[in-house]
Amino acid sequence: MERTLIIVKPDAVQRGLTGAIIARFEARGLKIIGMKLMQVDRALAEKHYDVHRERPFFAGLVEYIISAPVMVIALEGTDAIAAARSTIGATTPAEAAPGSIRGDYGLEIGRNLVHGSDSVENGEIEVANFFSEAELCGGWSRDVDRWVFE
Ligand code: DAT
Ligand code: MG
Repeated sequence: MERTLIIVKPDAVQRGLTGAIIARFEARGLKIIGMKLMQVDRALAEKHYDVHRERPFFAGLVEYIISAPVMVIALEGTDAIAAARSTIGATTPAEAAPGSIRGDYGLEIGRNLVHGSDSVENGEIEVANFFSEAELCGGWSRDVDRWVFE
């Protein structure tokens, strides 16, 4: 089972799309093992986006993610990284496929609604950066799991 960190970004929370976005991951079969509304502080935002530190959009990206509350969600499932990223869609909303979150709700790269971890390793690191072990219900099983996981 892989773990991925989903962030429902400030634009999506402000637009009242939190529930619609969570529903897509749930319907896909991904299991929620942690979720909380939080305001990200600058230190955590800079750590989360450290890989982009030298990019020209870094400062704006940090300001955006700390500008208002976000819903952070830890998901678990088979191929959770790839499954969540395809549900999210391409980074640039104009290029995101219809049916994906960004393809259905977004227009601009700087307001692209959702973050999803991009590798198995980063999924583990990012979940640990945003959740304490006590905040996670790791290993809980749903009665429906045998109909989702073979
Ligand atoms: P993703 O969020 O699809 O994983 P990423 O990790 O490459 O994309 O970039 C992180 C975020 O940074 C992305 O969601 C939006 C912003 N971003 C990326 N490339 C950008 C660019 N060329 N101009 C402005 N913002 C950009
Ligand atoms: Mg990324």
